[in-house]
Amino acid sequence: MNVHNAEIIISAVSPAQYPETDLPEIALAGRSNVGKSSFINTLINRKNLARTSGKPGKTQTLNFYLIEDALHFVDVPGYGYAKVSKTERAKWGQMIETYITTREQLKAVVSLIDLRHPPTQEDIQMYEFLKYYDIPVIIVATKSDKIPRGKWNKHESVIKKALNFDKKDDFILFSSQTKNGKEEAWQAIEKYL
Ligand SMILES: Nc1nc2c(ncn2[C@@H]2O[C@H](COP(=O)(O)OP(=O)(O)OP(=O)(O)O)[C@@H](O)[C@H]2O)c(=O)[nH]1
Ligand SMILES: [Mg+2]
Repeated sequence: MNVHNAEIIISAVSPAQYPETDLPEIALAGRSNVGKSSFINTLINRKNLARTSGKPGKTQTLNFYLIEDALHFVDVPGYGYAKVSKTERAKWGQMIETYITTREQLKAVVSLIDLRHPPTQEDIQMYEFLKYYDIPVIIVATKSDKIPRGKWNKHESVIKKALNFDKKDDFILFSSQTKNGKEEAWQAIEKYL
């Protein structure tokens, strides 16, 4: 998809605030700082529509972005940010679970994992959670620019093995820096629209 129009619709914390439309939705999940907001910006050719920063925990709400009047991207707050209280973590869990298990428009989740490191326990839990609810998953391994090309395969294998990766899902090597994987990511997403 070649995107010319994208805008933020709402930052929601509860279902009452989700936009009332039938448009298909693609949600972004992943550890804080893994590159979820950067992924959105890369796919829609914008520098900073989805707010990014070096400070983890920047995205705190479910942010709905309308893309070309064709779909919503839903930027989800990252998990695994150490400086978050137990209460806040529980609130986060509730918000994500409610959204993922009740939102009928949700067509697939892009689950982002840092290509440089083995998946964390939370990355694995997120994947298992999505498989349990039978939600199609697109694994996007981010920051490929930080790993020499010759080592991509090895890192991909480590991630797939740890996740017990389901071959039905897509696996895409990605970099918002070099735009590596941008076309593949759109192709994977468009299958669900
Ligand atoms: N080198 C490199 N840096 C990246 C890439 N993607 C994101 N970053 C950097 O990683 C940091 C975090 O990126 P964000 O897109 O804000 O991450 P996020 O997952 O939205 O983080 P939260 O909103 O805190 O959950 C920023 O400094 C980005 O510039 C990438 O593909 N390559
Ligand atoms: Mg973010």
